[in-house]
Amino acid sequence: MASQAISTGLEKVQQTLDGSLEGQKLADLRRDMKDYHDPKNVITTDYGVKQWNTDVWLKVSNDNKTGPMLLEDHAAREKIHRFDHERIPERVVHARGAGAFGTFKMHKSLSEYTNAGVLTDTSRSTPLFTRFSTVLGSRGSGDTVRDVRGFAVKFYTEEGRYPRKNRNWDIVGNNIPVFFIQDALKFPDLIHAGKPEPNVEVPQAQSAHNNFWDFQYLHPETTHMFMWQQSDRAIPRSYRMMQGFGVNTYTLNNDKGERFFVKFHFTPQLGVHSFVWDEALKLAGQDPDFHRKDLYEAIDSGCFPKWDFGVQIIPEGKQDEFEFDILDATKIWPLEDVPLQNVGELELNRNVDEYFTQTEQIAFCTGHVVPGIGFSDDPLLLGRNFSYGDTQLTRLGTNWQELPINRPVCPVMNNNRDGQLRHTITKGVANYWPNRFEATPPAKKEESYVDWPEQVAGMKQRLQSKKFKEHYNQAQLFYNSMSPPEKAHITAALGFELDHCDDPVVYERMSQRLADIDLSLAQAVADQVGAPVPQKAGKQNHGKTSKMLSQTEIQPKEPTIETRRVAILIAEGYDAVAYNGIVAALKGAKAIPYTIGPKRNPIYAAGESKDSGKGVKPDHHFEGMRSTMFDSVFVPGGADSVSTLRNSGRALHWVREAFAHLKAIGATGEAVEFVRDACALPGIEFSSSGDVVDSYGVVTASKVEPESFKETLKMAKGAKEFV
Ligand code: HDE
Repeated sequence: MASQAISTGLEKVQQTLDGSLEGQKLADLRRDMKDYHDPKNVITTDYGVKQWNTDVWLKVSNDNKTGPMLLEDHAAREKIHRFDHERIPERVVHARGAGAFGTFKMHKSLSEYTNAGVLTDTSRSTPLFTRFSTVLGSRGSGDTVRDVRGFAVKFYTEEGRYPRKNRNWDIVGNNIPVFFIQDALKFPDLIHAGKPEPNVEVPQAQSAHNNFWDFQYLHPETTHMFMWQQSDRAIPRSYRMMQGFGVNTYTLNNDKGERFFVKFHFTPQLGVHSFVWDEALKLAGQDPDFHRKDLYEAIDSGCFPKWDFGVQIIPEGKQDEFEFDILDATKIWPLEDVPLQNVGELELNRNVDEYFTQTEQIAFCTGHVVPGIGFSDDPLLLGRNFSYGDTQLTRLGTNWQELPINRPVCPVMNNNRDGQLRHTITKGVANYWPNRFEATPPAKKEESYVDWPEQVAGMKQRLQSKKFKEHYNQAQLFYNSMSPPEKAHITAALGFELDHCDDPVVYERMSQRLADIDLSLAQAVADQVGAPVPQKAGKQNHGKTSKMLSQTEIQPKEPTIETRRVAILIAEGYDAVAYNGIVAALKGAKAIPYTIGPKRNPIYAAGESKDSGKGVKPDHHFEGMRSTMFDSVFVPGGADSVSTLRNSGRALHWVREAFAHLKAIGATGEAVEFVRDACALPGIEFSSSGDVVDSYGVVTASKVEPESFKETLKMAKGAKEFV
């Protein structure tokens, strides 16, 4: 049944989209799609011969004797052989990821800057696939580790010229706007230093080790980026709640023959939110798939994540007017200098049908651009343009662009032929150009991608412009722009990471490097990690700040608890009015309530008879899940229920841990005292009357009134400011 629903769902989507751009790519994917659950199916070999027994190998045997297996059983050998070769190499970086399909719309044309249809035609809905990832960990590593997150988008775009059909444009970005290094040639060293150390292959998916920090110290250019990577940005609450940045400097060109430098931004409409470090650490063990599930579940429940799409633009000719080089990927373009224009929207609205053939086989490439979009001389970008196409050969083989998730819908015709696993059958005598038939000539120039004509002259040298040599101004700008809790988190993060470095050379030098950013930061970290405490700033902090670097500034227009997970703790004898009230209120606000009890068998409310056959079957029991998996905890009253919770160490831990992680907690009736005792911190006021009190993110109401639930719904704002 479920599978029928899936395939009908897809058909419906396709019918509504037929003829549209989205419909075209969907139809294209369906060409290679099969439904395993189709009742007409039976099991066959790979060459289609029906099989009645795929469990027992053909052998010389009878009821009393199991004899030798026969090599002649081709179907058996095929089954094992296919299994033996299932794995392909994982991505050399960004191996662990999750993805979804979606759409892209422009609400304001960028025709002033570009003639790319995808950025100018406001009537279009461009289909796309987005893959989020961690960078350092292997495919099976945890989602919530401290790391940069990949944010890669493949637009199956119609480029607006001839022929008006899909072609692909990829923005292969991250959730942090800058990068560690300035020149692509340093990338292998950077990644080798970050990946597990080569002698013993530890640690997995961690930057907290000697080699990573040794590299950071030896390359002052990493200073700005490692400050971001030590900030809350590197432990996002959800892929749906992080920004995306193209990072590199691309170009746009218009019909008037003008060119502009551009940076691409995606800003989540849910705002930017992060875990606290203790939550992230615990979740890596408790639910290593937390982010993957979170994305899947949100889309499945119809809460489609959305991002504003924006650009920062610098006209050609003005590129030298900045104190930094605009081609240096270790620098942001501060919004005060180059404003962000939000002009479009990206929405994710369909989960993948199969992980391997879609999320794993998708292959992004920064070189995939369409007319109207081009490259600057950004030395990181130009190296990337080589690396992405190249790496796909190891992972996917020569014909990776032919895979369903990767191929564009427009006609593809050229003399690139053969190679392993070629699918396309190209008829005709000639496979070269020019040929005596004059078949398949190059396209007309005006209908093609035209490289930007540019005069280039100079010395061949291994060199970057002088401005690339300044490394600390923007690291200071970033640190100065943090709110006090964010600064505290960075200090703690650096303390954690350098504590995991056991080579004094590494943590002593790094403590010194921090004095190039901020002396008090360096002193706090050095003291904690056992390094000589710097007495003098390496570089005086300029004290300047900039907009939108603190994630506290990137919040939704209205606070919302949509898709937030709220745990409701109950035991036998809970207050049904409070319980039902909060469940209804949460659902109404599109949050997701989960009932957690001492067991998963039904639990009965106060006054409810066990014979009633009613009762609530909790979604989980106290041991099965932990507070870390929820955004918020609510405890309804009910004398017996609360007494059980009081006597359960695990239930107390649920509330205490949620409080320690600065989560919003709600309680009514008898549960108010319970929550007060569980949190047991001096100076916190709780309501002993019927009033609703919100203190340190704990919302309590002794009496159950509609007001209590309204207040609880404001909980999303949380209490992280109080760290
Ligand atoms: Fe990548 N990067 N990268 N990278 N990168 C890869 O390509 C590389 C860089 C990013 O979900 C690889 O297909 C070089 C910056 C993402 O499939 C590889 C340099 C940014 C993904 C590669 C960089 C990124 C990758 C490995 C330095 C942010 C995952 C597998 C010049 C703007 C894409 C693959 C996915 C993946 C090379 C730096 C983002 C090896 C040489 C800067 C999101 O080709």
